Amino acid sequence: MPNRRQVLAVGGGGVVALIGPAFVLAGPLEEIRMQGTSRGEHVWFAPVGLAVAAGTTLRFVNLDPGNSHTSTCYHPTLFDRPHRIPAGATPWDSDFLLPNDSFEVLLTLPGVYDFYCLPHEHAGMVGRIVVGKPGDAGWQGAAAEAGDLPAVALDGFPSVEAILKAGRVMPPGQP
Ligand SMILES: [Cu+2]
Repeated sequence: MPNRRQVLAVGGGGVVALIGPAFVLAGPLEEIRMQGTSRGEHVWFAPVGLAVAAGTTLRFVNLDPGNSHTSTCYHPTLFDRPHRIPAGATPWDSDFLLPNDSFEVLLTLPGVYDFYCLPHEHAGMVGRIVVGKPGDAGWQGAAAEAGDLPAVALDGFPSVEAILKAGRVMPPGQP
């Protein structure tokens, strides 16, 4: 299935430029940066945990000049991974983003969404988005099963409670 980036690409940059992103993105927009140290020994999403309202568009932007990254949700249809987004939510995979590339995904169902970077999952490059809050109609909490996730990935997800309390959680060592 086409992702949003492909749809926009097929639709033509001219159309997007004419009507402007404010028109295309009707709801709120939040950004998650993909970053890394200059020599690439350390890579991360910032924030690593983010609370948003339903209907928010998330923009993943690669600000790491030395690495390509992906934003890929945990879903059986993507590389046969465990299901760690709400049932019924549309899975996303940004494919490889070069430096300064970005990718957007619209999140509408309340619940917990876990994602990772395809080449850097084993370096702990994962993140968690909480849409809405427990008690919202249709809320689906964090996945109960660890599946095949490496320990470094499981350790990388902030708790839902911490994300809801702070609104956004930065990775360890990042301001
Ligand atoms: Cu990466």
